[in-house]
Amino acid sequence: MDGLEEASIDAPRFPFVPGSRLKRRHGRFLIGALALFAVLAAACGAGSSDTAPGDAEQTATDLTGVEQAEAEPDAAEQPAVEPNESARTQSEQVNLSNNVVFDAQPAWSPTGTRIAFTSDRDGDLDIFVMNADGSGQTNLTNDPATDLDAAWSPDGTRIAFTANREGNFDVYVMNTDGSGQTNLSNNVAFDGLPTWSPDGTRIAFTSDRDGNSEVYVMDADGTGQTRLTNNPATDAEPAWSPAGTRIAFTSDRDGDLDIFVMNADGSGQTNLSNSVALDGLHAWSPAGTRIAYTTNRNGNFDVYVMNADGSGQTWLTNDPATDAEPAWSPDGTRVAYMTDRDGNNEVYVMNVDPSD
Ligand SMILES: [Ca+2]
Ligand SMILES: [Ca+2]
Ligand SMILES: [Ca+2]
Ligand SMILES: [Ca+2]
Repeated sequence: MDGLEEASIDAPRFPFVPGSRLKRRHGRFLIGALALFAVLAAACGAGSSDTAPGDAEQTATDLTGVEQAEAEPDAAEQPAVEPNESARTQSEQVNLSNNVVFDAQPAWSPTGTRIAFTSDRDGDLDIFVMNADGSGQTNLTNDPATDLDAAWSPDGTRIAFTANREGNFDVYVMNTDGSGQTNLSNNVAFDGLPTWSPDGTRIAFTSDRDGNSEVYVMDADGTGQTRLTNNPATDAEPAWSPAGTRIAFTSDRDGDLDIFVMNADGSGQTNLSNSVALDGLHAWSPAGTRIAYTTNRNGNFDVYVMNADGSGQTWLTNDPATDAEPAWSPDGTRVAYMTDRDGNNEVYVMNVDPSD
């Protein structure tokens, strides 16, 4: 149960994926790249902790104003900015969770009315839900173990998640009121980071049961667990495309973490992001034409977006804080994400240009 205790102790700096705890428990580098990603992301923005929580919304507004002022008229005079930055503006970024504790990992409900997220406000990591305007924040899992990685079923009736309540991490599912919490993966290895197929019949997830991290898939009742990737590198964090034909995932097989895509049967594995930075924590746009993701290619973590073929990589956030874990609203007009720009991890939301 060390993992559980460590998670509780480390909750305010909890990494994006359970990999680092897995590494510590097993004493070897199991999900090395993802753990590194998590550690770097958690370390970024540590210097911004002097902002009072009550200033959160004002801070976001101020930062937005600064970014816009610099990005538009003066872009040509700033050597550090990207070529296309002059044409971009940063839309208003709003703090939804607004709580002094750790809040992260937003997941939009299929109707767009609610957002599930992870918070440690009740003493350990649990999955919460709130209305899309930030109101009505409610603890769904209410379990002393580590609960995180919420993923809504396409019909909106269930939420899959990761929990370590039986001594190791497994993929669980519950009804959206928190009832009926059930272990689906039931394997002594690490199992987590679930994503539903758009037809709701299957769940892809990450497991290290073959000795290193791979993407697996199972029926939504936990049966038929099958490996999709088979590579000695770290393969993790699947995200099913809206059309159901492809699965994006993270792998360090090319030397650093990149976002890959494969057909839903595991064939045709292709590197999409192809950068020397850490790229991951990605989300398909509802139309399936774009992928929002997290990268530290500019020296700190920001939310970026690219076309589904890997072209057109550009930023959505441009802030010195850690900005990560994008989740697209079902209507495609907004992206929720995690940021520590107000001194602690919060769920924010921003409008996105449909032409991005
Ligand atoms: Ca919990
Ligand atoms: Ca397990
Ligand atoms: Ca692997
Ligand atoms: Ca940033």
